[in-house]
Amino acid sequence: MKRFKTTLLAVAASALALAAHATEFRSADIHPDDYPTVTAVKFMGERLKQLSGGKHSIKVFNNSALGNEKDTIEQTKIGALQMVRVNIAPMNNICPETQVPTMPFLFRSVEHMHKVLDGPVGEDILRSCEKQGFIGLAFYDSGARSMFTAKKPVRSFADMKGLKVRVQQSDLWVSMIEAMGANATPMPMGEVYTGLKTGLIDAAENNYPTYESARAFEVAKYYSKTEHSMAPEMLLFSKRVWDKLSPEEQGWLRQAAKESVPYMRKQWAEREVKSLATVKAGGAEIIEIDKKPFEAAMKPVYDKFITDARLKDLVKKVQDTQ
Ligand code: BDP
Repeated sequence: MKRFKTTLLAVAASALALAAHATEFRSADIHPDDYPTVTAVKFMGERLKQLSGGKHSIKVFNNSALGNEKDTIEQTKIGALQMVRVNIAPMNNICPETQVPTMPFLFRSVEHMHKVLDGPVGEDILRSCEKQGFIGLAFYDSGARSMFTAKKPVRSFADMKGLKVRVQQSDLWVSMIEAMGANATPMPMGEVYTGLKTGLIDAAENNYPTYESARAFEVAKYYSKTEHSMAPEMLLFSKRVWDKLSPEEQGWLRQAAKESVPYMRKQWAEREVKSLATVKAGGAEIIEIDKKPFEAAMKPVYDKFITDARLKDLVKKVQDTQ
């Protein structure tokens, strides 16, 4: 009997020890279940489970369950949340290097963007957020962002004048919209649909998949292809939590994140096509527009935000990437 008890105790103790080490990391996202950023982090979680022999996994809290992007970035910084997938824009005010891939009309194509972000410049920008408390694990695709309006279509640069445009919570973004002659209103994505519907804002801007999944096309049916920024998505891990992990655990996380990138890109390319079809069927008018005056108007934005030698050098490296 005594020996049986001891064995039981030993089993219980080792189960406890295992429980203490097995971790389910929590990751936040604002998007719905089937959105490519969400499915990619779930894929990463599966890979992490395999690589760690079942020790670690990831639970995705999407649909803004843990708050908007600004809030979840804060939670990640203090370590209350282990991971977050956000657009790069709300990181602009926190980590200056993230302004570079956000810059208007910087990337010439999706291929150019991939080449830059997969190379040393991308690495450099991911690493630059460490001093602010974030381990940059990966960039994900977000396509190109374009303007959509509720009442009046934007058919030329002049049509931007005086429009009230919702922007992400980033000073750079405010400046970009002001350079187009419009007024910028920073607010979380979750408020865009109601804002457009009630007339609080006249316009917003995004890629096809978010224009579709946020149902914005129902309340703003004019989508003008300004394609002014290809600001990517970021996957960030809390440095506070990271520093407590072993190098082996950190390696699993890095590898799983890296492997989720091609998976995400494939899902993304498919989703862009699908979303475009959905918004068209839903009554959206896709407007081809002359982008040259938009691009020409962006010089003051570069002058204001790409100020020091480091940022200038990064922008040049992007431009020089063939
Ligand atoms: C979407 C991004 C999401 C942002 C959103 C926005 O995927 O991370 O929150 O735009 O405009 O494209 O806020």
